Amino acid sequence: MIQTNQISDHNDALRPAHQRKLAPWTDAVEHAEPIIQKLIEFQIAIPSWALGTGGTRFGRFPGGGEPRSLEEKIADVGLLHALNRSSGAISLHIPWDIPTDPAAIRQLAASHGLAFDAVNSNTFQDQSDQTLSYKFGSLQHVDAGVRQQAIDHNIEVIRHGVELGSKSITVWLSDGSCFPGQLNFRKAFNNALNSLGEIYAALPSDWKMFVEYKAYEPNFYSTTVGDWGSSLLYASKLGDKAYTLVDLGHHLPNANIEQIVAILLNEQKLGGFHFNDSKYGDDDLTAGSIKPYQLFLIFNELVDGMDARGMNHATDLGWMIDASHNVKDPLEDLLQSVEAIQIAYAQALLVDRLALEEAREANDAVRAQEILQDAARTDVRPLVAEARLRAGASLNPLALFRAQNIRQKLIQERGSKTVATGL
Ligand code: PSV
Ligand code: MN
Repeated sequence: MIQTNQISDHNDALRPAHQRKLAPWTDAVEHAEPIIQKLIEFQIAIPSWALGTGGTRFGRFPGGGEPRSLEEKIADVGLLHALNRSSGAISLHIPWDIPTDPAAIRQLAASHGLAFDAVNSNTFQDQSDQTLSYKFGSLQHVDAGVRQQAIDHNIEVIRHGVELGSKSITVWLSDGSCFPGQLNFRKAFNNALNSLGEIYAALPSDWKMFVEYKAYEPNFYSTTVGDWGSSLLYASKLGDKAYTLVDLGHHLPNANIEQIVAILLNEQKLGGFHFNDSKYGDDDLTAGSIKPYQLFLIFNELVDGMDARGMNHATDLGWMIDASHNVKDPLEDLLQSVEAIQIAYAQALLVDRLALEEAREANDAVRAQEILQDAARTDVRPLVAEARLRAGASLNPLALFRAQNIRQKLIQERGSKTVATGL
């Protein structure tokens, strides 16, 4: 664990430069204070499956010191949260991370200031103790026995979540088909809908179900929850507690994700996010590393749509990262993702919405574009750093992580060949 005096010593050294960068904001920008407050409140959940090195089907190159247990994963997220005070939740994937002693796990998380965000089910892999196979799908399967097994698993995941204090389950199905003719689309849709309905019926009254969609992979011809339209259809048919979850990497190339977000919010059916970035498909790269302007435009719609409905930015949607780190230290990568998300959020808060609406009403495309670009081209990093400082975090989490040789210490403690569960 990082000590508070290590954070404050580090901050003391960085403070003069930080104050210089912050000065123009505090002098001239009337909106700075509310933005800082909103940034302090905004928490982004860390996925339990992204604390180890990720890989592809071509290989995996672990960096060492990976967490060997759920307890060590919680310690890693606790470390991130101590460094940035913005990663105050963990999202668990079952059965990769089954809490065998939920009370102890809950206590451990609380000791790091962490809550449990959405729990995730896994019917896209076969487990060694599993009776029936998901090779040809789970909730869509032609065999009612397979569907029931997948339903039971999801209900068990909800039970684990209840014990930990989670309030939502994310269901991502790899169900679909690889070849034309393999699947009766209508039967697959109806089977998946009925199965989801059984899981929905087991939701506690204060829970939400997030239906995550994905265009392709692992199935390459059709995916049964393949786009936001099908997810919205399932969520609408299921009921008020079912919502669509947007994973940024799950669209076909060039999809207008910001428009999808706007419409889902308008329909009160946007439940949450899996942040990542990509150039080609579900690349699972660091948020904001490839298309930062798109991330800003998404946050622009989020802020606009949430404000239109009087929603609480920090608590009314599920904010989660879903990334994979093939060539980077996972903890460093996650720190970068959180910061990129905060930057996009702060820039979106800067947008002059009255002026933008006026420009739109006047069909002034140039002015509208200028208003958005003005916000997107503003360097808000001093505000994000100030929010961290006030929350007791590090002014520069990444630099402190490196200065304290944290990865080397983790390797010493856990070994260089440990493998964290996940993808
Ligand atoms: C599928 O690609 C996905 O985005 C889902 O959210 C899964 O739960 C997660 O990745 C598994 O890594
Ligand atoms: Mn995802």
